[in-house]
Amino acid sequence: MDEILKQIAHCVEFGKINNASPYPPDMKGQEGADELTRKALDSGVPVEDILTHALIVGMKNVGVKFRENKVFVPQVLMSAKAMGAAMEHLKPHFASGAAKRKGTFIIGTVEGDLHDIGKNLVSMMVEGNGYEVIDLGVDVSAGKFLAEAEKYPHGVIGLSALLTTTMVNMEKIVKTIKDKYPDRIICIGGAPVSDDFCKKINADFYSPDPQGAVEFLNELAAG
Ligand code: B1M
Repeated sequence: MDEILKQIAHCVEFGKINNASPYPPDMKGQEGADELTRKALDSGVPVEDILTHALIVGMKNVGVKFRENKVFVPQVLMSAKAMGAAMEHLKPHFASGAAKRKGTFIIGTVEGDLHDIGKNLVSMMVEGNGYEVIDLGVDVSAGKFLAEAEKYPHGVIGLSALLTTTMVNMEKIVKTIKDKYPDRIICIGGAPVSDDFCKKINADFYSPDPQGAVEFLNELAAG
């Protein structure tokens, strides 16, 4: 069992989606996260073990390498695709309630802002680390965030902004949510955002990268 989990983790870390995928070149013709996850499930490996000891391990490794500038956006996207192929096999088990996620993360790019590349990376990394992700997309209003906060009472909220002009909307969204739910946890990120800005607008956590958001969520989940 350990061997197949290691193989799946390796596929996720290096972005090997399936047998047909030519990437990465040194794994051409080998089985990928898709086939190996199916095999693991068919041979009775528990869903939680595949998630925790294979997918999360692979995504964590790539997240750390990305933070250290050892890999770049394309590699992270390939890892996320490999993770997504594996998740397709696991999803029915989560949907049936047979397996549990670590928590819920509601993420979106703030109103007026259409940049979603960084937000999508955060979204994929958080999902790959075992959380249910509600991705609201781009140009998300305070009202929409509030409605989703109501729908998912324990969901942590993630806001992304790439424009100095939309940072003010981030502040508006935090205020709208905190006015109604002062204890709701809000994490923010994006190129123009900083820790000082986070404190100024009364958000709870600033992360400069996806791995930081994952580590923050893990700390919360650990209590
Ligand atoms: Co725009 N753009 N853009 N753009 N764009 C920038 C951001 C800009 C810096 C370019 C420049 O002038 N040098 C500039 C902003 C200047 C400013 O505000 N100070 C700018 C501008 C001005 C604009 C327009 C206004 C241009 C115009 O129309 N005149 C316009 C605005 C549209 C709008 O949003 N309303 C616009 C449009 C666009 C495109 C549509 C063409 C395209 C977006 C495509 C898309 O996202 N689907 C685009 C792009 C691609 C960029 C640049 C080139 C790249 C942004 C990016 O994707 N980076 C950017 C210049 C640059 O950065 N070199 C630029 C890669 C991505 C992985 O990084 O998003 O920072 P990033 O995410 C990181 C972290 O920030 C963090 O994790 C990610 C991974 O490490 N992170 C989080 C992000 N969100 C997080 C949330 C978290 C935690 C971490 O927790 C919740």
